[in-house]
Amino acid sequence: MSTFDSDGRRRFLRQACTVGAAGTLVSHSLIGLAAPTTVTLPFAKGERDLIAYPQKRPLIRQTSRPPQLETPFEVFNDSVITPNDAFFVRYHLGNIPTAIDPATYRLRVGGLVGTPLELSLTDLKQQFGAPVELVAVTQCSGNSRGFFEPRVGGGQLGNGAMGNARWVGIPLKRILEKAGLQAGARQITFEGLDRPVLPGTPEFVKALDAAHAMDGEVMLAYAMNGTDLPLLNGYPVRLVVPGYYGTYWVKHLADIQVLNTEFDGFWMQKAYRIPDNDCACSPVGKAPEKTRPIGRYNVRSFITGLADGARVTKGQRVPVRGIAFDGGRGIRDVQFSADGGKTWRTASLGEDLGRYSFREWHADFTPEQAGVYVLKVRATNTAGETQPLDPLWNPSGYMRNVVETVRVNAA
Ligand SMILES: Nc1nc2c(c(=O)[nH]1)N[C@H]1C(S)=C(S)[C@@H](COP(=O)(O)O)O[C@H]1N2
Ligand SMILES: [Mo]
Repeated sequence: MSTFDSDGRRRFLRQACTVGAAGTLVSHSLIGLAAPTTVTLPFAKGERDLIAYPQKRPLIRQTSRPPQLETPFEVFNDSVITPNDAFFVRYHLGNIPTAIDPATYRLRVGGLVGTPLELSLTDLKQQFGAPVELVAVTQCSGNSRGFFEPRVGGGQLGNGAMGNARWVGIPLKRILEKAGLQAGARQITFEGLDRPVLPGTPEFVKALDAAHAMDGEVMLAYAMNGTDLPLLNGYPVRLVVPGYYGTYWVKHLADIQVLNTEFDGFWMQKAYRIPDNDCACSPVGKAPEKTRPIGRYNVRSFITGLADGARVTKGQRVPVRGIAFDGGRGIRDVQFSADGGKTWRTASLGEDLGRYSFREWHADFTPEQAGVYVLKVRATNTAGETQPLDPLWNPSGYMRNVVETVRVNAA
């Protein structure tokens, strides 16, 4: 035993030794070393492995092929910007690129344009003027789907399928202007380098209206938080569609096509659609009659500093903090309640990193008596839009934004 110098391993082998035979020891130590740490998301069947993928710290694994990783919620309390190695990962297709050579990478622009383009990474960085910078949230449409009741099909995500990063790149408008959009351009499609495993699976292609693509804000990002994008977040270039759900933020962007029609692909016409009404909701268990493609984020806010079930000290002031964001109007106001929503007070807002960023907020309360305190947070954006007190439902489990509740125990 003394030949092993790692404490953990020595301890483990000691335990294994008590099991007995040498063969048992070997098989137990292999299992033991491979066994991942697990976390349990707060809903039924919530147990997940924490696994470190290349360029990533251990993240909550939702699926392994393709890798889909959720950010552990504590990360959002560490900083308003989500570090690259903690940023969530979402893919649809099994064949994802595992290495991309920046020297041979090309981005094609074609379809209804005057001059089709084929750009290298260097062309992109050098031919389109000064890069632009934007802090913006990426959030999956199905973020928090695991909390839907009744439950719905799809990845059973906690609240960690979102992240906030500082993106640097070139406005899509400049590239489309160079290619020259022709009259009649209606929608523009975007495709990355990932491919389906089976021939029947539709390739992952997304579309934006031409006017949206030309708004000057949609960008091709080649840097994230001051460095190259991690491979799993779209290296070398991804689309950034500020305020819009992550589904449009195509990774490993390789092909842009200008169409004179509305794009008819599966990922626009069949998937990522929401009930076509103001609440994007439908009666529980009922499919919506009419749908439209998902669009901008609704308003959300979270308490990040205190987890459900946390202990606080009776008679002592408890600082509370969190984040809020919306689809780009910007957060106007955050209200905090320490009595289950009976009374509310205004939280103070942290630094403004732009209307697409997480906005930090702070509040506090003093639990005068021992017992359970029900904390709630509710944000409102500059358009007056806010969060519902009761959850809304839709069959795809999209756009959850109920006022969040955290229960803490004072003793
Ligand atoms: N090429 C490619 N880009 C993609 C996807 C994909 O499957 N393939 N998924 C989209 C979806 S649904 C989301 S939520 C975001 C997630 O971005 P992330 O993996 O960097 O967190 O990527 C988007 N871009
Ligand atoms: Mo997504």
